Amino acid sequence: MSSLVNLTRHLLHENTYSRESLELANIINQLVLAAKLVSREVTKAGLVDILGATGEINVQQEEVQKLDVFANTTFIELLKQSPYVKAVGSEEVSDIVVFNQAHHQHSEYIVHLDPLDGCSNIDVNVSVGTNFVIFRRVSKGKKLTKADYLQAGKQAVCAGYFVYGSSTMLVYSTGGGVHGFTLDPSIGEFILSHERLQLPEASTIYSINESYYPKWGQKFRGYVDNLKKDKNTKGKIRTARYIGSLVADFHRNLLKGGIFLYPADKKHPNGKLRLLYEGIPFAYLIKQAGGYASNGQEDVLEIVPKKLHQRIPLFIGNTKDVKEAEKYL
Ligand code: AHM
Ligand code: MG
Repeated sequence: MSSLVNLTRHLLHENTYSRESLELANIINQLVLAAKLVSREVTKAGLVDILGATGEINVQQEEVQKLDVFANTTFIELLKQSPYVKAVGSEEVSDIVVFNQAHHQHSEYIVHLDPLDGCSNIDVNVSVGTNFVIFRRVSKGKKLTKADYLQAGKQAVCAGYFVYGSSTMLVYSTGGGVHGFTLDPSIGEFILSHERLQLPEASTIYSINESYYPKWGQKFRGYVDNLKKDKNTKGKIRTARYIGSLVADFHRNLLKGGIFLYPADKKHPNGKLRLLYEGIPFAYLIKQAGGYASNGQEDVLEIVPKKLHQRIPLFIGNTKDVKEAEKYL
């Protein structure tokens, strides 16, 4: 039993039972409860009438899936219960959602999340997930300011994701390494299964949607052509792996080593992925795992967001690979 470490015990112990860790533990426990509910719905997908489009268009001009709506409502409602969360930024909501109930008078944290990342994979039984990052507010006044919810990733106090795959996992960091927990469905608890994850030195995988090849610039095409010929540090030719769920692609590359690339192209002149809840959470985690994330010019963690749903090009994985990619951008 002593080797059985659950999430709360781990988080508090990692952070020497500081006040902040107690507050974060409360927030993360709310996220965990929401994730368990979403996980339950995801595994029931196909059995119940929760799949398929609702017919609505979200703020990103994409079709909203029912499971997205469920995930969004569940995460926001459960975060609202926490006395520590002041506001939530969600991919599914155009504006920041500020909590003004009596129990939020002294709330100091802002959570940004993508409630259901990889939603194009919902209907085909492929892994999806929830990405999140937590900031502490910087202003002291009664009213939340833009400076509170548009902070650079380097200011984050915690980041992580849930992946609803062959098992449900939580991977998180509060700045002391990256740790993975697997949901044991028999007891309903996330149990520590991957402590202090570090990227493998040899990068074996490259992940990119190559159907956009004709839309890339000449230089970047040359870079991807080279990737196919290039050998990694162990003398092996790389292999391509692309799921189309960032969270699942990231999770695989974190365990196996590799680079994920989503550049700007003619269809997505600013890139497709969103800085606050797709770029920053993974950039924070990859740094903790010994890797690097770039928008092509600079460290993703250094970028101060100008707006909630800002998009960026994203290059993330083993440091050497990402630095090499930067030279072509
Ligand atoms: P989503 O949040 O609407 O699911 O969009 C983000 C997803 C990422 O999970 C994934 O990496 C990317 O979009 C895939 O895009 P594409 O289909 O253009 O390759
Ligand atoms: Mg997403």
